[in-house]
Amino acid sequence: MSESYDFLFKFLVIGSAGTGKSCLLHQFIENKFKQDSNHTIGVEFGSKVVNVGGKTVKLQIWDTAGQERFRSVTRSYYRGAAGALLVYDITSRETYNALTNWLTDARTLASPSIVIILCGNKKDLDADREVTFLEASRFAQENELMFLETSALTGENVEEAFLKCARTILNKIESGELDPERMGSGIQYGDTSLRHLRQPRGAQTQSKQPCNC
Ligand SMILES: Nc1nc2c(ncn2[C@@H]2O[C@H](COP(=O)(O)OP(=O)(O)OP(=O)(O)O)[C@@H](O)[C@H]2O)c(=O)[nH]1
Ligand SMILES: [Mg+2]
Repeated sequence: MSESYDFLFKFLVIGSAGTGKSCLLHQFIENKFKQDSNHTIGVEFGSKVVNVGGKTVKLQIWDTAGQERFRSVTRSYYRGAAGALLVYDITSRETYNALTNWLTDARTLASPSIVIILCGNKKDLDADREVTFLEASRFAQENELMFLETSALTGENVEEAFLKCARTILNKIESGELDPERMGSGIQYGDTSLRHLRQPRGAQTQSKQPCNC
């Protein structure tokens, strides 16, 4: 299968241990729930090519461990990420209270302009909910984050979360707010864009000129 794409975006999945980060990534890539998910050791990696607003975008996704003991390793992967899913568990206030720290890390270590979507995961466990939709959406608004409640179990809003983040990055590229050529932007041009960019202006006109040799 051809792997040509217009852009490559580096994404992070961050948040406290057990919130369902690895299950979200698995659901997004494999379209199924990851049974018996164990704590991530350090960092895992996944990628998927998606279509966003008529553009082909390869998402290169780094799924980080939430456990404190891996923090120094995971932090080293933040650099140059263009987007992030910041995950908490709606049945655990503790994971919600930790969001400010995760956010500070993302903005200082990745980039101040990183596009972040807050994901309140385990939406299927509504009976055990400890964090309301309303308070989380206020938090998101105050911190300039997008927000969705997701379920890696049922798949609800999982693809939407990744696509919403990618679409926002693409909009920022198109409006000139984000420059893919800036070092550490977390964005790369793919083959398709490069072919387009490398084609010199007026190349067609030149080829029609008579040869003087
Ligand atoms: N009911 C329900 N359980 C979920 C959901 N997502 C994950 N889980 C469960 O939550 C537990 C932790 O999931 P993981 O994806 O391993 O969590 P993680 O955030 O990757 O954890 P670390 O790798 O330690 O940071 C597992 O037992 C999953 O089965 C969900 O949407 N709904
Ligand atoms: Mg994990």
